Amino acid sequence: MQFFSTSGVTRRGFMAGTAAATVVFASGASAQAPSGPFKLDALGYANNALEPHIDARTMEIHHGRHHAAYVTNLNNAVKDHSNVAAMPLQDILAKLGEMPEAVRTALRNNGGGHANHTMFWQIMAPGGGAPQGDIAAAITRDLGGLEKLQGDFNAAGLRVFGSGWVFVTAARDGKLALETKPNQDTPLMEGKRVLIGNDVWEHAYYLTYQNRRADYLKAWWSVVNWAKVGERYAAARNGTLTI
Ligand code: MN3
Repeated sequence: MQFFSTSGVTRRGFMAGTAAATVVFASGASAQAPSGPFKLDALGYANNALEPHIDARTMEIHHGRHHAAYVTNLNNAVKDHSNVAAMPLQDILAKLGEMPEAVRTALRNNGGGHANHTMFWQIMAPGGGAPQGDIAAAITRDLGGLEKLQGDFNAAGLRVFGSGWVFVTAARDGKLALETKPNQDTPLMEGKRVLIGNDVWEHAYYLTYQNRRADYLKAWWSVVNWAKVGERYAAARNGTLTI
């Protein structure tokens, strides 16, 4: 099962329970503490802050293991390539074709994974809220309003076969667009900027929703941090949004 195979955690270890699993993770984390330019930022809220829409155990594993592994693997990929290690992540992703061939796939998967998840944690918060001001106007202008965006976004998320993401991108002129990507690919790979994105890999929802991806997509809107999305929109338009 994808959920377990991508985490590097055995099913037995996973099923052993919270306390044991925490010890395994803590010792693993210190043994492979990332040395390199890329860091795993702490969540800006508690693991259980997004309940009941996203459960605490999912957040703990998703951030503390899946995302952490992307960071570790990304640091490993750049450790013999100091010129790449010195680049901002968005530039690495926009110039994948120029990256050393030996690590290009690792940069794509783990660099994409790091960028996607860093964005994902940022644009969620308990309580959610509603779009205000410029971002609300842009959603109405370019995506037919919030209700239409949510319907189209959820439908696009359901059409992603296997693992991937649904995004809303923002161009420098402020125009919004909806798109999906497989695996850990990101619109950053085409030099675009991502406003929001939802992770439709099974590890993002399986513990609570199992095969009911549609229910997860619908519930996720309750935890979108619209104040943060508004900040990202302003930054995208003035050219300061990174990942
Ligand atoms: Mn994920």
